[in-house]
Amino acid sequence: MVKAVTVLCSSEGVKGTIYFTQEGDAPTTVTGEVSGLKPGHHGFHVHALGDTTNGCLSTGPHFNPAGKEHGAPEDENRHAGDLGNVTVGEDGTACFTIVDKQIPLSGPHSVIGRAVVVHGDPDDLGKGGHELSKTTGNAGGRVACGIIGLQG
Ligand SMILES: [Cu+2]
Ligand SMILES: [Zn+2]
Repeated sequence: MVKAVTVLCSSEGVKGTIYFTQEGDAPTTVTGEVSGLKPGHHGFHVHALGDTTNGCLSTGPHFNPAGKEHGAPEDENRHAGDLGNVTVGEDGTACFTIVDKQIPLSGPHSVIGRAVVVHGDPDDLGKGGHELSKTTGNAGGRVACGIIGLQG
């Protein structure tokens, strides 16, 4: 079992901790809690770089080792980092579990050392018809992010 964790940092009062576990070559389970967000859907991705020297902006684009277009988690044509949306309730909090095959914790396409980003707006999953739909899902600003690190 490989375990990893991210503590989200934000200049906008958003907080959260996200845990990753993977058993062998099985899909990775992502369990998290995020607070301080406006109610509704918020884009949730793994971005390519574990660099937060310029805040969430320096985490680069969506993690995309296969050179595909932005999409929904269930799509064949998607970035590996496309984890869809998290849903925030009226209390500003989201608790979620995501199981995904494209974010391994070891091997050449490992997400260790990359970043998780939570966005201010919903991810349209590539289907919104906006000029940004096929690259970012038009999910708006990067309101919180954290680097994925191995956990003992
Ligand atoms: Cu993102
Ligand atoms: Zn994407």
